[in-house]
Amino acid sequence: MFMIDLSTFKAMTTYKNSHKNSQKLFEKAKAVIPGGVNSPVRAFKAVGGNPIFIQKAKGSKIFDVDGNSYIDYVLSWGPLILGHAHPRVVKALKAAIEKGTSYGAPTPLEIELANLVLKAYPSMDKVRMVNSGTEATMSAIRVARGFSKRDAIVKFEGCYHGHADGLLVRAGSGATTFGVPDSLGVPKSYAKNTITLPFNDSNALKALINKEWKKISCIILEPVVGNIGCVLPKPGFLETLRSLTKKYGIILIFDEVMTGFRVSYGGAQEFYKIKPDMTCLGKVIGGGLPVGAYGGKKEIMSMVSPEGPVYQAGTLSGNPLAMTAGIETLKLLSEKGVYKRLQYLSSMLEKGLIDAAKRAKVTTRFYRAGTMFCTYFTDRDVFDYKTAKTSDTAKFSRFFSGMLRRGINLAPSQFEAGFMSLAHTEKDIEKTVRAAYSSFKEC
Ligand code: HOZ
Repeated sequence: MFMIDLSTFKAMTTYKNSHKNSQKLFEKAKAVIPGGVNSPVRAFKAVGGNPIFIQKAKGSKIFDVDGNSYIDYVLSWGPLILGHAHPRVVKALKAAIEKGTSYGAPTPLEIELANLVLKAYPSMDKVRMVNSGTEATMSAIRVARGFSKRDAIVKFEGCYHGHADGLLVRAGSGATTFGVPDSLGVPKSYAKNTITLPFNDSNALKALINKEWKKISCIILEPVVGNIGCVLPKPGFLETLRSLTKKYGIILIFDEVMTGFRVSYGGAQEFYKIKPDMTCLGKVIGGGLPVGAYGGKKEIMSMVSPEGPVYQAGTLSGNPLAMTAGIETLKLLSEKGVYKRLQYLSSMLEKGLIDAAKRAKVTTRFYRAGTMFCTYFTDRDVFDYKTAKTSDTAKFSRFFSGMLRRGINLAPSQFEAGFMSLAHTEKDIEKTVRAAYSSFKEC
């Protein structure tokens, strides 16, 4: 049985006393917002305790309303690859805001960001900007269905593609965290067109496609699954997927909302050298403002209204502020040495965390793809939903709490990825590893 020692108990009491404002705000929030939060995982339900309410953020750090600071590995769930409030992004945004916040009409900025994205993702000939990852995947699937004239879609267990109805089937992220991978409120008639398969299982994939290919419009996946931690594709899995989808005329959609510009500048498709037919992006290309995008081959994207018959629209799509933050972020990311530095920092963290767990005698499995990472508390190799679920979430919760008390902010769920930024320093990582050793000891 797990027992806390006196010093941990004292530390927990001190933590409580130094988070009184957050606690008060959470009570107020619960009275007016469902669960007190605007997105479920933020409520800390999976790890216990109350969420910290944030006052401000700068570089690698966030600061809560009680004046505590944390080294941040959540980074707004991924977009802030340059760190919080990067001076160049802030400067560009200040200039942009003077010119108005939204026009609902085309701007030169949209063309500039589209060109930056297309240059980085040569699998796409055209791209449409939307406001979130959810919108991107939902729209891409509509286009894929319109193009193929087939209704069924295939997704993989634990992959999370936002919260559109047909995609909340065996979904990861908060849906897995709270044990509702199939959400109430999704009519059976929507979900019946969604077929799920285990990630990394090439045999199950072959069997399904051989039998059902005539029905299947598209297969969508996170090429690295960031919504059940960080699950890497096994060698050959993405290649099999590409060759089978090509053979049977099924559209292959890479959801690179998380992996885009994170696994490498050209995303997982560049890293694993696989060209999907369509790609969904988000997070990084908005530089911290709400943006999503979907794109693909010319013949597929010409289906999109007003060029074609598939309807999709949005008042805030291509919003000038979001475009500005995205452009500045991508320009900075394409400067020399940026990914080398990100790789160096991420691998330093990886080595440190693996070593800290070993020294603390805690069995873990650590996975990383570029700047995304996850530690699982299991002795099993993690390669799909089932194996991710073998992680001891009670141990994760104790680790999470220990880290937070020591000033390190991790995602409050085992089933989310951690993220590195350019603003993190060697000192930050050394502090993180020291905190990890002590927190592992408390698991
Ligand atoms: N489920 C989202 C990340 N995988 C988190 C959204 C949020 O709370 O901001």
